Amino acid sequence: MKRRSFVHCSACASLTWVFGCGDDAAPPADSGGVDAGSDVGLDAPVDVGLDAATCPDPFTETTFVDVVPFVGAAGPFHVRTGQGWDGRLLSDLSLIPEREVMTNEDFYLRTFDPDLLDRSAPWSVEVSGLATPRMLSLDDLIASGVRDMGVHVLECSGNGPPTFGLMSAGRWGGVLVSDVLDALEIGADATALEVIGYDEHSVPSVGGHSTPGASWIFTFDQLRDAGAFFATEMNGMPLPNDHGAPVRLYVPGWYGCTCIKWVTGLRFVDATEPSSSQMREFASRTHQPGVPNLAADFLPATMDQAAMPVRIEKHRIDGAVAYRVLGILWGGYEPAREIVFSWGFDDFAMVEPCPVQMTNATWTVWQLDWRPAATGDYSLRMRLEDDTIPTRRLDTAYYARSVTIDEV
Ligand SMILES: Nc1nc2c(c(=O)[nH]1)N[C@H]1C(S)=C(S)[C@@H](COP(=O)(O)O)O[C@H]1N2
Ligand SMILES: [Mo]
Repeated sequence: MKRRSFVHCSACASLTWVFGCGDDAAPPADSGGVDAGSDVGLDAPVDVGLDAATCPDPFTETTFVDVVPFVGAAGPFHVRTGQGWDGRLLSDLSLIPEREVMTNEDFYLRTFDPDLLDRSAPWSVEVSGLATPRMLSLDDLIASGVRDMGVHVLECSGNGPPTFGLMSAGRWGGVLVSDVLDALEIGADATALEVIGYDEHSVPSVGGHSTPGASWIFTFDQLRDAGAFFATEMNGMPLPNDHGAPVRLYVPGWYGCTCIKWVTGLRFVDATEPSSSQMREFASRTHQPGVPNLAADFLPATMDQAAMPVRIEKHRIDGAVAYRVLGILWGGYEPAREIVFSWGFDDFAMVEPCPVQMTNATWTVWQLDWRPAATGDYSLRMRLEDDTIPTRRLDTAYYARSVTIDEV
């Protein structure tokens, strides 16, 4: 394991701390999920890339016993279920400590490649609205040159318990939206862009849960500030069809519902533009005040800072039982210095980033040594110490996870 560059952690508590999961984190344990007896070492804990000198790891001398499952979160993971709009693939978050990104096969899916999409004709993107109308070929769209856009975490705004499997990180390649806009003749009265995606499936959504029409309207400032890009590559490979090939929108830090797949149109609008059907469908899940009629009245659909455990391992050390809680921090716009892990009303431990959280673009892995006093059912919750950092979703106990502890 190579050493990574660390920010020195002067105040790592003896039992609790967090650590980053950098580029040289250990390779994936396997692709089949984490069960007792899987590649997650039975005798030795997994080396997750913790720098022993900077952030000592109390689990190097322990004996791994078992993974303690989260209640109801058995999956199935990494298998396609449903069809069309209701097509889903859940990612197994317990693999994250060994993964910088999800593989393209394991990356979550929300809506499958539309069966009515005709890929035989060359792809084109229609420029319309308050701009000189034009048909852009794929080559026109990526004329500024496809670049590495870095690793970003994507989370469906409808991601939820018990698996929270509609979340994954990937390394994306593409072109900045702002570079594409620079090459267009946009009317002086235009203030915003509607990014439109293909959205027709032969099979209707069961119970009408998903409404037809995929588009999101962004102000030019929002796109520029977020570093929004059109992605054509995912983890060094051409974008898979299910993930929006040949081109999807990616808005770093915003929920997945804004990251329009199979982009077919760029429509320029002004502040009088009504919100789109997709924006209205996802209004509550993106924390809007009601369902704004105007796109301009939508808040940015950003993911606030959040945290949750993703894997709990039971270990033995000197006859005692210790639980290794591995978790993630993600979302938000500034690093969290202290997070609080609680398992009961009066029972909590402070987790200090060690090394500090380096990025909000993707997840940061943390761990702690948890020694509950009694056996029983626990609801594990996180919160941030710093109340200047917005944590709208975390604050509602949304990311609480249940475990049953049978030995202490
Ligand atoms: N055209 C189109 N784009 C779409 C959707 C869709 O249904 N149609 N779903 C959105 C939602 S709700 C999410 S969470 C992300 C999921 O991206 P993924 O399937 O690549 O993980 O795509 C978004 N882009
Ligand atoms: Mo979503």
